[in-house]
Amino acid sequence: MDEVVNSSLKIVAGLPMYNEEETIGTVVTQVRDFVDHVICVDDGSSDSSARIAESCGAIVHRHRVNRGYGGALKTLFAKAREMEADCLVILDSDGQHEAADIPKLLEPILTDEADFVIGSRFIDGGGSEDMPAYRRLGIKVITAASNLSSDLDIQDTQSGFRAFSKVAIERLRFDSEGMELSLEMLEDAHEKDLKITEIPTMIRYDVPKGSNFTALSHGFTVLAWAMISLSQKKPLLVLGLPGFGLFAAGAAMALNAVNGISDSVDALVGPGLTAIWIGVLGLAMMATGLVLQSARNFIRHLLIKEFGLA
Ligand SMILES: Nc1nc2c(ncn2[C@@H]2O[C@H](COP(=O)(O)OP(=O)(O)OP(=O)(O)O)[C@@H](O)[C@H]2O)c(=O)[nH]1
Ligand SMILES: [Mg+2]
Repeated sequence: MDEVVNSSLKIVAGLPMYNEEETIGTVVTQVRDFVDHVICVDDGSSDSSARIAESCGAIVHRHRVNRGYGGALKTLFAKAREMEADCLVILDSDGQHEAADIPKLLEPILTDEADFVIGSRFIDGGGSEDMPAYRRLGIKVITAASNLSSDLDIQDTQSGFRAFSKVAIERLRFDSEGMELSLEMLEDAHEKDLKITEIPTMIRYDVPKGSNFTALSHGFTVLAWAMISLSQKKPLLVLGLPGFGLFAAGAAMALNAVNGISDSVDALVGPGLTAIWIGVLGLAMMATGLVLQSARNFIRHLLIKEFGLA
């Protein structure tokens, strides 16, 4: 184990792994220099990933069927709790992250400055040279929606390079089985007042499997999760604001149609009906936003005042 990392603590690395036989051997070997134990969760791989990881010194836990990235991380956290790990660092098995960055990620945890550290490619000193433009755009959109929903200010919500303190390992709970777990975990940490920080890291895209079009479907799933979360947390913003915009547009169209009434009454029917439809849709959205916001406030009030839950 590398001297940079505090040797009196049990540091565990967790690798979610799905058909990564080309890279897993190198990743496990490199990561072992910086931690006490490496756990790989083989997520129903059909190749030799599990055998290679084991022969390189990792503890391998197998899922009989593929559960997805979130499922693999849930197992990793359960194993870290069982092992009574003091720190858990998660990184991908495809070689995109630099094992040598592990001490940098652990430092804020060891100095008690953070419970949850993200290896970020979008802050000063971090980067990802060969990252496809569509991936960069997708991550920016997901990150904007997620920050709006959670009131956090995280630059890289999609990095799979993350480190957790003992408190975080014990307190974090999540439910998602897919890539959307990346956001659920952030929201859970924020709600539990865990300290989150970002550390600059490089993320490589010139790895054997590279980025593929599954990334696109993963991206849409994560974005959908972020939008649903946003509409649950800020219904007035998601429904009320566009609703007000539609209502105002409907009112403007109605005024315009009424101004032209002297030309011909028949000419009023088409634009008039359109204006009414748009206005009513806007009103319905505003009302739904208001009702959801009130219900949310009421439930929060109940939880805090009656049951003492924050
Ligand atoms: N795609 C995928 N990855 C999984 C799954 N289970 C575990 N993993 C592992 O999770 C890590 C991240 O998956 P990637 O597909 O590389 O996701 P990504 O890095 O966000 O996307 P890319 O830019 O395409 O590499 C890898 O180490 C995978 O081996 C699964 O069901 N699907
Ligand atoms: Mg990857």
